Amino acid sequence: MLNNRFISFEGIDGSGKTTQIKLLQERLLSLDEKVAVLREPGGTLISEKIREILLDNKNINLSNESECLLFFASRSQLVAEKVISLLNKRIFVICDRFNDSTIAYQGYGFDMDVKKLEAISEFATFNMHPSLTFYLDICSEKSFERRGKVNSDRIESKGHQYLEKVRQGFLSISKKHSDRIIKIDASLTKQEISESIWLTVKEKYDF
Ligand code: Z5A
Repeated sequence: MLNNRFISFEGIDGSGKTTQIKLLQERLLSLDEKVAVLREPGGTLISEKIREILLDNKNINLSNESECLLFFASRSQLVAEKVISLLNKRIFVICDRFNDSTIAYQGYGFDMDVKKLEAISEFATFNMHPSLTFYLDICSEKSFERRGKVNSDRIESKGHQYLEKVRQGFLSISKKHSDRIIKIDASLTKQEISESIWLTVKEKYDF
């Protein structure tokens, strides 16, 4: 299966994805595995340009539908340019966000038709799915607390209520795809979370 080594991390902002991806990457590298870490939106020249449009606070007129399609466009480019060829070379691909983020942030966050978005996501990513997803679950209060007083981008500026809706979206997605998604309590310590992630990875890949 081409997607066997494809792992994604999901969760609201500040849930600890970047931290945990780094720790998992270090563990895999220490076992001489090849690992590529990709972030979303971004990861290719074109996708990074799309990221600028999406996060720019000046783009107040961006419609919800355009926002949604831009996320898919960025991801489509990433899969076409990088994900497929990396997986073909048997390299672990760890994605900081993938389709679940669009379903949660735009689908559930904007009350859009989730079924429609799922169909577009299949088209945009050539039916490519991670075989394993870690969903780091924290409440919106903790997310804001961890983020501190740094300047917010266009999406971070949407506030508590929006973020809580997104979180509920992630919880629904996790239930629906329980075969692929492992839900983790992201309020635990970094070390505890990392150990629990490693246990799953170790078992799945027989390390
Ligand atoms: N977005 C979307 O709307 N639709 C989509 O389809 C996609 C994305 C793909 C991308 O922002 C934005 O785009 C994102 C969703 C939206 N925005 N929002 N809002 P980004 O790439 O700039 O940022 P992010 O993905 O939201 O990540 P982040 O804010 O950098 O958070 P994180 O990577 O999950 O967390 P972290 O950087 O590892 O940790 C945050 C802080 O918490 C840091 O100080 C850590 O040291 C600390 N931390 C981490 N873990 C712990 C634990 N366990 N305990 C205590 N403190 C911790």
